[in-house]
Amino acid sequence: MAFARGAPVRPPGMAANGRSHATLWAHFSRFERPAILQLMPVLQKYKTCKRWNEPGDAHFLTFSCFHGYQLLSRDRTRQWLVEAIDRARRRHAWDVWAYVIMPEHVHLIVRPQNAIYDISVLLKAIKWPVSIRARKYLERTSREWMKRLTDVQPNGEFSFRFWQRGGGFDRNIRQERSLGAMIEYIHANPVRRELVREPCEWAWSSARWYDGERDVPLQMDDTLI
Ligand code: NI
Repeated sequence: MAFARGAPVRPPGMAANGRSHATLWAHFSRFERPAILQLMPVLQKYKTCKRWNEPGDAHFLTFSCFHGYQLLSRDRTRQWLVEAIDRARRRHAWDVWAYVIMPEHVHLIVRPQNAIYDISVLLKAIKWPVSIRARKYLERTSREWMKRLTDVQPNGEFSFRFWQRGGGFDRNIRQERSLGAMIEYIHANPVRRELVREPCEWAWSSARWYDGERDVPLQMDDTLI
């Protein structure tokens, strides 16, 4: 894909004009799909006048480091995060469709494989292991940072914090138009910050994967057909 030349990024299988069955398709299980295929012409008309609101929507997630510290500015912590994302999605049955790791925040597009899901479980499974590893590392290496990342809880207790308190920002993606735009938005993050000139120069996002590279830190799930 001609990402580096400034062409808009679109998920594999999305038509060049930006219209496709992608997110519509993603709503249905593999058991429902044969029947859905026959209904496609009808559904195509239907989806233009309906906002999708069922479980199974893709989610656009954003979460940040404690106090906006740039705790993700090193490959070491980025690698921890990528490993945590990979393990969490397998364990809790989520697909990952796009991501970017910025120095102090993360964007992800994920989609539950099951109709019943709890996004807070996924978030915990992503954030917790990173926090544990960071704490172990900093206990050995930096008393200063241990101090900075110590938070006074509402109950008065002290706790180590890698991530900003709370779940971050979660937005359902119900229209395929917004899905493509959000993937582009995610990949453009490091460019807007002037960390790189082109999205594909940033190793810690899915931009390279969408560009066809497979030797990347985190493989995207191929379910966005
Ligand atoms: Ni951002």
